[in-house]
Order: sequence, then C-alpha cells, then structure tokens
Amino acid sequence: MNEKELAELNAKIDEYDDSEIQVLEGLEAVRKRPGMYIGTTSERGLHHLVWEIVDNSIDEALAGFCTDIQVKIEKGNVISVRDNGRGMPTGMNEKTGKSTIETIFTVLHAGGKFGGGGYKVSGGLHGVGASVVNALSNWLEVRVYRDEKVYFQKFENGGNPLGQLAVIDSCDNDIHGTEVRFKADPTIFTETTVYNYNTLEQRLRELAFLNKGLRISLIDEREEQVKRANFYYEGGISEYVLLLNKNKTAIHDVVAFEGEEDDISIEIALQYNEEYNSAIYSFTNNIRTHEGGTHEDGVKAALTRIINKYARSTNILKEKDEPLKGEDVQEGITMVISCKHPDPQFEGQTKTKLGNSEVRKIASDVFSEGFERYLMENPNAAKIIVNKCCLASQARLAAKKARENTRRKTSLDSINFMGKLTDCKSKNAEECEIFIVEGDSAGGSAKMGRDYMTQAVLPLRGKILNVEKARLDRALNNEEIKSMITAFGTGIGEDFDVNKLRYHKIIIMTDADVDGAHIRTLLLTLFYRFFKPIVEGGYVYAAQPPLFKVTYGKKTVLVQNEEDLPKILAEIPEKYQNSKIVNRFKGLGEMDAAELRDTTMSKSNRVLRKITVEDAMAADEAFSLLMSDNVEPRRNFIVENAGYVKNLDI
Ligand code: 2B7
Repeated sequence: MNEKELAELNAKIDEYDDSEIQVLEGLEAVRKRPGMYIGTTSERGLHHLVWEIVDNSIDEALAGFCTDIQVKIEKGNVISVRDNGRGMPTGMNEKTGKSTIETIFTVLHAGGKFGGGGYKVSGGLHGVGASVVNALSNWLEVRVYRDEKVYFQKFENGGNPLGQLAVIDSCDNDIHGTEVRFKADPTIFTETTVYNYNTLEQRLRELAFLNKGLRISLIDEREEQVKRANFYYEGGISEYVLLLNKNKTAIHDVVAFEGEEDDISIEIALQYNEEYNSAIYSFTNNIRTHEGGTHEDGVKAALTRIINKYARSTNILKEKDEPLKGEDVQEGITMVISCKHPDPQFEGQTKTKLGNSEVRKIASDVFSEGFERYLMENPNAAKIIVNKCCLASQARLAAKKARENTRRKTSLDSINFMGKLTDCKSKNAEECEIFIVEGDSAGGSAKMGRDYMTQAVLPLRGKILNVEKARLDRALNNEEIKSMITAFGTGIGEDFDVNKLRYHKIIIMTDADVDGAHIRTLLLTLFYRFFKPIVEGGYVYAAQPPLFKVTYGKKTVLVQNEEDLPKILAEIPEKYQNSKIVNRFKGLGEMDAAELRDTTMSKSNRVLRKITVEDAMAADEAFSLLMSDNVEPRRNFIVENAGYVKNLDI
C-alpha cells in the first residue's frame, strides 16, 4: 500500500474505530537492531523506553482526555506508567484478527499516528511506540480501565503474549485510563538497566511546562526513603521562563502569546533579564529543537522587526543610528517557543531542526501581533526593553572597533601567553594534542610526563569565566579563555576558522571528582558556545584518569571507577589478599609525572572519551537551566542531574 492509499484508507476510518491500527512489521526486527528504533541501547536508550510510553499518555492528554500521568520506578527498576485517559480501545482489530491492545503492543508501527483523526501530535523521538518497548522488555503488562472493567494482558520475552486480553476485574464508572508496567531486557540494555531519577524528573518537569494544566507525578520506590515529585503548571511555558530566569534579575514581567493556524499551534513566552546571553529554547511536539528551525526563525525575525519599528517610532533609535541586529534584540532574553505540528519535519545534523516552511510565517504572525500589542500597552516595559537593545547595539559596535584595534596589535606569540602554554614540537595538527589541565601542580606533572613531540599542555589557573554571564566581548577579556583561543589558533566569532586548528585532539584533563566535573562542564559549555565546529568536528576529548591504584606482589592495576573496584579486588590471588594496598588518587595534582603519563596521557595506555555534540548540548542545557550565582546548588546540580557527567566519570 502506498502512502496515498494509506492516507485515504485512514481518512475513512473513524478515530474510535479499532480497525484504525495499521499492520506493518513484526517485532523480531526490533530486537535484532534495537539501535534503529531507539537510537542507542545505552542509558539514554533505556530511558527512551519510558518516553515512548509516556508519549502515548501525553498524546491522550493533548487529545483532551487525560489530566494526570503517574510514572513510578518500582523496586527492581520496573517502570509503571498510568494515565487517566479514555483507556486504549478494547475491541478487536479487523486486519490483525487480534485485539487492538495486542496489536498496539505486538505489531510494529501500529498506532493511531498513522491514521487521519485522533492524535494531533506524535511526541516520541522516533515515534515507534509501545510495540518497541514491548519488544525490548523482559515482560510487559497492560491494564485498561474502561466501561467499569479492568482489562489485562501480559507479554514476555520480547513481546510474546502470555494469553489474550481478558477482563480481570470491575471498577467504578469514573475510573478510566491505561497502565503499562514493564521491565527492560538486560540482554539488550547491556550497559545498564538502572533508571536515573534525575533524568526522569527533569524531562517530566519539562513535559509539564510544555503541556499546561497537565499533572505529572514521579515516584521512586527503589529505596526505603520513597522519592516523589509533582509537576503541574497552570501557566505552562510562562512558568518555564520564570524558572529559567529565577536566579537572574528580570527587567519586566513574563509575556506570552499563542495562536493556531491549520492545526499548527504556536506558544511563545519571554522575559528579558539584566544579563547578556540569550536563552532561547524551542520545541516541536514537546521535543527540544536544539538546532532551531522555522518556528524559531520566524519568531526571531519578528522580534527584530517589531523592536526596530518601535524604537524608530518612539525615537529611542535615532534616524542616524544603525538598525538593531538580531543579536542586539536577543541580548538577555529568555524565551521558550513551543510549536505543535501534525506532521513535523526534523532536519539538521542531530535531527533537531524544524524544517516545515509554513511554520515560519505562522510563528512570525503570532509573535508580531502579540508583541507589538504588548509594547503599545506597556510603554514602561517597552522602554526598558528597547533601551537595553540599543545599549547592546552600541556595545556591539564599540567591541567591533576594539577588536579591530587589538587584532592589529596582538600577535599569536604574545609574551604573556607563551609563559602558559607548553607547546609541542610538531606542527602537524593531525598528530598534535593539547591537554587543558586544571591547576598548576597537575600542569607541572603533565608538562614533564608528556610526549614533547606531539603533546602540548595548557594549565588553567583562575576560575574559568562563567560564559552564561558574559557576552562574547567580555569572554574575550578573560585570561584563561584568551590563552585557549590563542593556543587553538582558530580565532573566534566571525573570524573563526576550524581549518586553522593547531591540535586535532583537545583533551580536557580534570580530576575525577565533582570539581573536575564542574570545570569540565564549564569548558564544554564554552566550547559549545564559542567554538561549536571543534565540537562538531569531534576534536574535543575528556581524559579519564583512574580513580584507584591497586598494588599486590609486583603488580599494579589501575581502576577507572568505583563499581569496578570490588571485582578487581576479588580477582587478586589468595596469597596477596592480605598484603594488597589500595590507593585512591585524590587528584591529578597528586600523581607524579610518570604516573600521570602512564595512567592518563600516554597514547598506549590512556582512556579518552570523545565528546559528542550531544554531550556538549547537554552541558549547555544543564547550565542554562539551573545556573545560579550560588556555587553550591550549581555543583550539586552537576553531580546529581547531568547524566553525561556521570558517563564521563566512567
Ligand atoms: C497510538 C496508540 C498507541 N490509544 C487510544 C486511545 C487512548 C489511549 C491510547 C493511551 C501509556 C501508559 C499508561 C482513542 C493509541 C492508543 O487509541 S494509548 N490512551 N494511553 C497510553 O498508552 N498510556 C483511545 C480513542 C478512543 N478511546 C481511546
């Protein structure tokens, strides 16, 4: 059947009809190549299972029938998701000859999403749904509460039904909805089957922001002390913006607009703060569009146009003045854009860029109309905002002048800088590496332990500037950042040229502890914002210093992480068990040059982790989301929330 025929067929089928579900493929394919369906079988893929199920509940909420979603992590890392929607249809499916529910869970691509009516928005990253989760589970149970009955079916070993759908109980007539419980298959998810509370919490909170009025709760029953979180935001993305700006000084109240055209809905909320960076978060069908796209472009273009128009008409921007640029009107803005589209096209390197061209105008119209009116009706706020944009423009022009001057003055080998960098001998960038090392003592050991032909060392002393708080021109005044830019040789901003990169491996070498993770996050954020192509080009790495050194007899074993230690200790021959010595490396600074070389730097022994664009995006997002002036919560956040930090510490 071709797409057109499928569409016609589906158009004929009523949305309540059980035969809407289409039959396309079997489940074995999913188990054979899980990556094709959920992207990866790492920790991220494991969590993906939860999102596939939760997305079905979200769709039911978007259809207007579900107000509550509960996600539970039970003992043994069993996930249970329950919603109070209509409950999955309990009848038969004509085409499969099975119940609709069995079809949903055993037939790949079965879903209303393929149909005409019913589900306006499909949320899942890959949109493949419940059958994939079933295929990748040890067991899965579904309960449907509907028509005063409780329906039940169980599947085992990758989706095999244990029996047919059956009524197992009755329930009150005001009880309705769907419950799905499953246990991920550890033979598929070989890295881990342990869910990260913070990962689930963060995303569920985001979903609650993006779907105003929806109640989402998370319960973690794995430990004695049960953890709970409840999310409910009447104001939706307006409250999101409020949270994002929580630790900043806002210069006016949050403003929000929404509109709909041809089933495409746009919501925008924004608030300017006193700082310099812009934090623009766009979403389509509840998925973060990191790379932006037409919804974001439309809003940004309208923002520039409306502010210029207002600034001119009020004479805040004089005739002789240059028009304000996009970056001027975005300085200090915090904005969330949420688009819901029945047929989104995702493009770009990480498929996180909305491509539908019709969205540009819709987004621009919704924003222009609302924002122009806001400026007219709130002259005080308007004046503060427009003044800020004009200041940004002036600063930009001044910085440009200053840059042009310094560019002439400074050359690559300024005296100050040469003192810091210990360069390598080779000039062949492909074989050259630069270790960015935290602290002088580690820097000293690194200098002595390096391979002087191909390894350069740049120790960072002071605190690396927090890029969240500074715009580009200020970042450029930071000594540590200046040394890095000079060392890399690429230039920055408009002058950036990745072909001039002097080292094809930029290796962040920090301690394997919280402070190390903190500094690494700062660096990643910095790279992501100001040197994006070096991240995209795969030039950035994290060194992985070992945590323990175990010595017995004449042998030394290095242990990379906490979890491996007991295993390694158990493997030590009996006769040494009483004479072993276990050493914990507290920091890089404590290792002498030989140790640092042998464990972390030498090309033959070391473990490097390549930083992906996704790692950097996660660092960037983590930072923007929970930045605060207070160092303590920020550090805690990094320790608890950022899954990538944990990964890095393996
Ligand atoms: C695409 C398929 C999976 N479905 C329905 C109706 C309600 C409904 C669902 C769901 C996850 C964990 C608890 C539609 C849609 C199947 O067809 S799936 N609720 N919740 C869910 O999966 N939650 C539905 C029309 C009329 N009555 C019910």
